[in-house]
Amino acid sequence: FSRFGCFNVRYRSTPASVNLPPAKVGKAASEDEKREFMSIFPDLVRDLTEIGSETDVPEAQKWYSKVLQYNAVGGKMNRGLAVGLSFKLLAPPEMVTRENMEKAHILGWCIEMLQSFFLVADDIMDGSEMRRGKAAWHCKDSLGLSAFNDAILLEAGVYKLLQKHFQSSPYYVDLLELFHEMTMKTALGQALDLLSCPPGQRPILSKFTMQHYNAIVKYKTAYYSFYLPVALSMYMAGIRNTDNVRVAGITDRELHRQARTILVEMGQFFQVQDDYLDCFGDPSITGKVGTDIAEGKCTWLSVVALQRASANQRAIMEEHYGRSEPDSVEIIKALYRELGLPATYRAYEDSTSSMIRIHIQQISRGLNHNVFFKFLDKIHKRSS
Ligand code: DMA
Ligand code: MG
Ligand code: MG
Ligand code: MG
Repeated sequence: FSRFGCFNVRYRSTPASVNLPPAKVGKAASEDEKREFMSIFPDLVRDLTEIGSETDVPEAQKWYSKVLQYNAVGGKMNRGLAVGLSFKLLAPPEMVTRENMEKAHILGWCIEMLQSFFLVADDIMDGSEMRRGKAAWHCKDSLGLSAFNDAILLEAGVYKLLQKHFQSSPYYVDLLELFHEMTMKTALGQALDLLSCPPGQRPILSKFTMQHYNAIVKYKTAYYSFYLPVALSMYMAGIRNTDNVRVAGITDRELHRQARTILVEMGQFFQVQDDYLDCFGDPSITGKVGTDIAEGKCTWLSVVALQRASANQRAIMEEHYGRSEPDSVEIIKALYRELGLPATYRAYEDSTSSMIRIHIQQISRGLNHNVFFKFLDKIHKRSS
């Protein structure tokens, strides 16, 4: 940010394996499905910026269109695509119509927009300068903190789309409540994440336990990334009354509870991968440059390192963790290697994947298991 000294100064911190054959459920999303999903985006941008309300402020609408194009597109779109994919697997075949698939995709775009809202804010808070292989929004054209208003615009768009496309659906209130609940959970997770290293202070390493870590990632990542898409498709995949008229989506609390348990477990696994890639991933593949060590984050790597560290190694963590100087970051990375964390991570990835596979087979009666296997296949051994 030149205005705030972007590329130099940050806002806050001064700084048991079971072998099972892999499930064969095919590719998570085909190129056709991706194309179909992408193809409705321009219509949604038009819904949000040209048609109906707020036409008296064309300059703001033009800006909003730019914000949407830059931030909502360009990711892997796994969350967005997942709504349609799980809807296909959960709904009775006669419900899988062109019109309903389009509705599922609109909900998918709502997740992508919610995600872009969180990412714009997250990159400001984490001092990250790169996202999806290009400048993070707050670093683009010296936007600085004014990027935060754009995050608010992205979030507000979710509710405008829901109103336009679902107002008369029997599950409209369920959708609204779900988006609100997921937003609350994610923001609480972000609060916990930020509290690991309060502004102007050293990271509080005594807090870095696996239990605390699991709570952070359950809230900041798992709910909105994994439970939300499936829950949305469950609300859409309706049950019918005796006149064969859809009365509501799948609202059975027990089914939601089962889905939530397994999806939250997968979401936690996903964030462990994200933490590993922050440190050891290839930025040309992940599209982002890690800041976790410099920012003093409570990550899977830092928690496992502290579990294993000798008194001397712990002292190195105390001295260098959460400092942005390149030498300190390198010292921490070297310590992680010395503690064998890359190999531990690979073993964790295999055993967790197998364990989740078993849990999928054990629970979720009444829900198609392939919904969950598709997710798992998508993330297992991921490098981006
Ligand atoms: C991500 O945590 C959580 C949210 C809600 C965006 P993170 O900061 O590790 O994500 P990233 O590595 O993508 O910046
Ligand atoms: Mg971040
Ligand atoms: Mg973050
Ligand atoms: Mg990360």
